[in-house]
Order: sequence, then C-alpha cells, then structure tokens
Amino acid sequence: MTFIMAKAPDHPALAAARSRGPTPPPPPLSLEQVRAIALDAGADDAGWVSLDHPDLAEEVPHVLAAMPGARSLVPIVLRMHPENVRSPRRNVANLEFHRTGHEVDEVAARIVRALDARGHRAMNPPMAFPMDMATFPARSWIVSHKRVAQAAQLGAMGLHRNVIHPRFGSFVLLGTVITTAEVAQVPSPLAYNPCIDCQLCAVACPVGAIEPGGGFRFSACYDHNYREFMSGFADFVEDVVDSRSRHDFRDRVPLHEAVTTWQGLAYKPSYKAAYCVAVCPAGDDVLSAFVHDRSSHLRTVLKPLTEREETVYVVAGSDAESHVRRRFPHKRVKRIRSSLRATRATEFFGALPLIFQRDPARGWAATFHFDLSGPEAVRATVCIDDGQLAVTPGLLTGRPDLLVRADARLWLDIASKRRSSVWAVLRRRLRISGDRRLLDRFAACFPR
Ligand code: B12
Ligand code: SF4
Repeated sequence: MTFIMAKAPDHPALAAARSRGPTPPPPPLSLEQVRAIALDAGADDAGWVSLDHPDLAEEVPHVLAAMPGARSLVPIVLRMHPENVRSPRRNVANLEFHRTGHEVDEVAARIVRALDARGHRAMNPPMAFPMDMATFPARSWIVSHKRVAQAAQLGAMGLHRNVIHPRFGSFVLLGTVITTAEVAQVPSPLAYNPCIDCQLCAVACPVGAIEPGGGFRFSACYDHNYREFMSGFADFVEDVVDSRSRHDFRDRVPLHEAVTTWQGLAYKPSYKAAYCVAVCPAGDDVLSAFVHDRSSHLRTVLKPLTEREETVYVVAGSDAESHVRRRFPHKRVKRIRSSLRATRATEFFGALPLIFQRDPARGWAATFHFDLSGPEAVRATVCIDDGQLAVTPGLLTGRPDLLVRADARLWLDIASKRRSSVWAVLRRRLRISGDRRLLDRFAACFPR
C-alpha cells in the first residue's frame, strides 16, 4: 500500500476513492431475502446457516482457508429428473448428473454476484470437480455440501449417505455459497428424516457399499463407481506404460474400456452405478407411487438395474468382490488394482478406514503398533476386532500383538507392494516383533 501511495500520490482513481469515503457496512439480510436471491438465481431450494453451527466444526478450517473472513454458508438444492437417473441406459443418468451439476455451479455463481451487489463478499466452491488434487487421496474438497445442507435443515442423510430432500427425495445435487454475510436466524428443524429405511439402496448397490446397518464401504463405491475418474484414470495411464505391445495393451484394457476413457475425456467421465440414488423412493414427489404400487417400483426401477449385465470393478479379495459374485453372478467381475494409494505416511493411517475390508477381519482380534521413523516419522495403533477397525494416533499403552518398525517411506513401499516385506526383514530394514502371521492377516484386510 505504501508503495502504491508513494508511486502515484495524485492518481485519479485513488483521489476518487478517498473522496467517496469508506464503504458503509451492507444492511443485514434475512433468511427470506437470501432464499429469494437463491431461488431467483435458479435454485429449487436454499437455506442459510452460520459457520458457527456445531455440526460444521470440521468444515471451518477448510472454508476459512478458501475464503478468509467467511461467516456463513448458503446451501442450495437442484433437482434432477428422476426418470433419467433411473434409466438402465446409464449414459442417460450420467448426462443428468453432469447437466445438473453444471447448473449447480452456474446458480451458485449467480448467487455470488447477487450477494456481492448487496455488499457481501461471497464465493462458490465447486459442486464437485475440479478439486484440489494436490491433497488427494486425503480430503480434496473445500466444503462438504451434505453437511451444510443437513445443518441448514434442507434434508437429512439417508441410509445411502446422500442427503434426501423432504420433497425432491434423493434426486438432488447440492451446492454451497460461502459469504461474509451474518445470519440472523437459526434454521427450524426438519420434522422427520425423509429416509423410510426401505433398504432398497443396499439391495441395489452392485458392490455392497451400503451396509444395511448404516455403514458405508468407501473403497467399494470408489473402486467401481469412479472407475473412469481420478485413480481409475491413473490406472489406465499405468496400463499404457506397462504394456509391452498393442496386443498386450488390448489384453489389459479391452477396446470398449479404451473408448470409454476417450469418452470420459472428451465429454465427462461416467459413474458406473449410482443405483442407490436411482432406486430411492423417499421424498414426497416420488413416494406415493412407491407406497401405492411397491411391486411396480421393484419391477420397473430396481430389477432393471440389479439384472443389468455389466462389468463390476473390484479389488481382488475385497468384500466387494465376494458381494458381487454372491449376489449378482450374472455380472462380469473385473479385478483392478486398489486405487486409493497413500503417498505420505501420515495419510496411510487416515486412509485405512476407507479401504478396510470386514470379511477378512472376521473371527479374530489383534492390536498392531506401527513405529515408523525417518523424515515422515509417524506412530499409530491399529486394532482389528472381529470385522471392526480402530485407528488411533500414537502407541497406546499395553503390549501389542505385533510391533512394526521401519522407515516410513519403506513401509509405504511395502504396503503398496513396491518392496517385498521378506526382502526388508532379511536386510533388517523392517523389524517385526510378535506373531509374524498377523502381518499377512493385516495385509488381507487392506488388499492392494
Ligand atoms: C467424497 C465424495 C464422494 C465419495 C464418498 C461419498 C460419501 N458417502 O461421502 C465417493 C467417491 C464414494 C462419492 C460417491 C458418490 N457421490 Co459424492 N461426493 C463426495 C464429496 C466430494 C464430499 C462428500 C462428503 O461430504 N464427505 C464427508 C462426510 C460428510 O460424508 P460421510 O458420508 O459422512 O462420510 C463418509 C465418506 O465421506 C468417507 N470419508 C469420511 N471422511 C473422509 C475423508 C476423506 C479424505 C475421504 C476420501 C473420505 C472420507 O467415510 C465416511 C463414512 O463412510 C461431495 C461434494 C462436496 N464437495 O461436498 C460429493 C457428493 C456427496 N456426492 C454426491 C453424489 C451424487 C455421489 C454419487 C451418487 C455419485 C454418482 N453419481 O454415482 C455417489 C453416491 C455414493 C454414496 N452412496 O454416498 C452428491 C450427493 C448429493 C446428495 N443428495 O447428497 C454430492 C454432495 C455432490 C453434489 N454437489 O451434489 N462421493
Ligand atoms: S433407498 Fe430406502 S433406505 Fe435407502 S436412502 Fe432411500 S429411503 Fe433410505
């Protein structure tokens, strides 16, 4: 500032700004005004919630890093057309996801301009992509639209973990505008969670990602549904590099997959399933049809998806592989490399809950201590107990069943199969104390 003043003390723009005096604070907005701005901009529903809301505590540092000074969030909801999302021809459903997603970003941008015109700073983080992939596979999104929409009482997460709007149901995509405007009102609570617990999402999911008891198997969904995105694309590139010849490449990547990859780059990548959204009967707009003719819903919405002959992408030995083979024997299983690979030792332990497989962890229990050294030194305790996983930073007191000591980078190489554990043990670069067979059991719970 000093520099500018010294260089151009009589600049006409500076003189004019000085004579205008400081900008007065903008008049406060009401919830009704913010909703009207959002609906005018094209949203189908909208809310407003303070960044101080207790359910948003985890979001605060990420939001403030994107927009210092932010005070509140405006969540928006845009409807998708249910029949498109339900179609067994999934290119129709994908067009609807992408079209609506694009619209969410456009609507959010219009809200930002309207708030700015009223004197409130505002910005719109992406609906989904592009994300900041420098942090991938750790959190790469700025704000969790689901958490914001739920805190603002626009809907609630159902069994399938998508936000269900009381009227539009699961057929919605979400956006959030971040602003410096202060919220005066607290949103009134939803009368009920729109999820009716019919469990159809769990039945429809080809890889068993939705657990009837409420858990979500992240890697199962990510490995299959997102095959054309992120690490699925990185795998494609690695296959190109590894192939010895055109024929070898064709064996690894059949023509239809190569062409699909081209399509994803030329247009947009396609989700492989999203059946959890497609079959969901919740929400006033679609619920009546289900309530009055359940069998028609099962025949015309659920069955065409579950009976679809399609390739399902799974990691060898994963819960998803056993699920699809058991429940959908008519679907083709294609084994792929695990695509969630931590690139830093600290991320390794954070990623474990996302790639944990319950089936190989059933019927036994053990506590593992990891004491990893070097520039990326980290310590962690991993407890596996009959299908359950707990990861805690540091070494918990008590004797572990297995203690692993190694350089953190070397451990990452062993975990990703770049280095053999036998080689590392023989060179005394990997030190293990306790029951060594537990290392294989551990590896089976996190297949690569
Ligand atoms: C990460 C992400 C995913 C992940 C995880 C999904 C999930 N359940 O959170 C994957 C890649 C699997 C995914 C899949 C899909 N997604 Co998505 N996704 C997101 C994203 C970027 C953040 C989600 C989020 O808030 N997670 C945090 C908490 C709140 O979610 P949670 O369910 O409590 O936590 C689970 C996972 O997130 C995971 N987890 C928790 N912490 C962390 C940390 C890291 C680093 C990672 C990687 C994962 C992770 O474990 C939790 C328990 O299983 C948002 C866009 C955004 N910026 O908000 C879209 C979003 C949630 N996705 C959306 C959609 C539509 C889908 C799909 C239907 C895509 C499709 N067309 O097939 C599927 C549905 C899968 C499902 N049943 O949930 C919509 C949902 C709309 C709605 N009505 O709620 C969103 C909001 C995009 C949008 N702008 O509308 N998605
Ligand atoms: S399909 Fe049924 S159980 Fe699943 S989210 Fe929708 S209403 Fe809830």
